Amino acid sequence: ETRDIAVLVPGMLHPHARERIAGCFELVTLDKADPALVTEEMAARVHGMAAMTVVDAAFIDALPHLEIIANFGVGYDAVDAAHAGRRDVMVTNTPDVLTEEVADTAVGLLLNTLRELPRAETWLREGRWARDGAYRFSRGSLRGRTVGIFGMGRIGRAIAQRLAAFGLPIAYHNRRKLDDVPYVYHDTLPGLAAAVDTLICVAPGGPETHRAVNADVFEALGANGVFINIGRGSTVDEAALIQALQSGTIFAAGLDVFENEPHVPEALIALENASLLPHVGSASVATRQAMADLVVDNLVTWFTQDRAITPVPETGHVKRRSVS
Ligand code: 8YV
Repeated sequence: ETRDIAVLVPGMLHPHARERIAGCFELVTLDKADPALVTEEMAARVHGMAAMTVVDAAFIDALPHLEIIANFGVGYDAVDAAHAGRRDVMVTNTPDVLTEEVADTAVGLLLNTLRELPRAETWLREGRWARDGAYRFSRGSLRGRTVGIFGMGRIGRAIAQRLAAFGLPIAYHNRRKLDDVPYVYHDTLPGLAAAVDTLICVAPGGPETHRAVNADVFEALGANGVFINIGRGSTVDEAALIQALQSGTIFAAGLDVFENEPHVPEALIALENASLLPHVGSASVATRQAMADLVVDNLVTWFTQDRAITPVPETGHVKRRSVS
């Protein structure tokens, strides 16, 4: 009964999600989420969307019968969810299924940054161990550090749990203090940065935290400071970060996300005290498969049971209109 429902996929999407959508619905594809590409016929037919790209207000408005946008990813800063909410369009994301994977990656990135493990491996692979001797001692260590977590949501908690087990004290900054976490709360980000030497950014991105991690935060973090970003590049003033790394204002940084992906500034690549990953936080075969399934399960549940499995807060109020 869902086979007649047209679901639009603008741009790239995980092949498993695409195949399942083609199996359950009428799959409609578009090179990108550009309102200029929406034909009249498409506008008349499309009721659902699955996306891994920017979906702005104009694109939402170009689809008058759109009921649901299933976002591939827990972070949905690329989707104008507030506008969708006003238009009574449901938006869903992919929480929970990637929490532990991303937390694992964050700890790996932290260790890579401090113990220089990727550089040490390169040393071995280039034959330098036998030729030149042992790899240098890493200047950094996780031992004795105090960790601050910016964004104590599901992933922030999973990272905190891991690093607590590593024997490190944990503090956090979040929109609000949480009653059910045992860690020290700081009501400002610079306040948190001043109290720790290892700052991990897990904030979800979006206008509220745009470039919140700025020169003042790096100054507060200090010369032994390490900054890790596993959240969104837009949360950081990247130019200020580069400056802080070049000048020794902070000690090192580990980054999985960037302001203008997939473009990473040459100045960052040139830095020895930066450990860089190409946005692989959740990118294992198994976790990406689970995310793809949750995207499609949200669409199926919406169109067969009139409810979403994982609605985002901005669209929590949206009810399915009766469709003629
Ligand atoms: C994205 C992510 O899904 O879940 C998120 O928020 O950042 C990733 O897992 C991936 O970058 C595809 O957009």
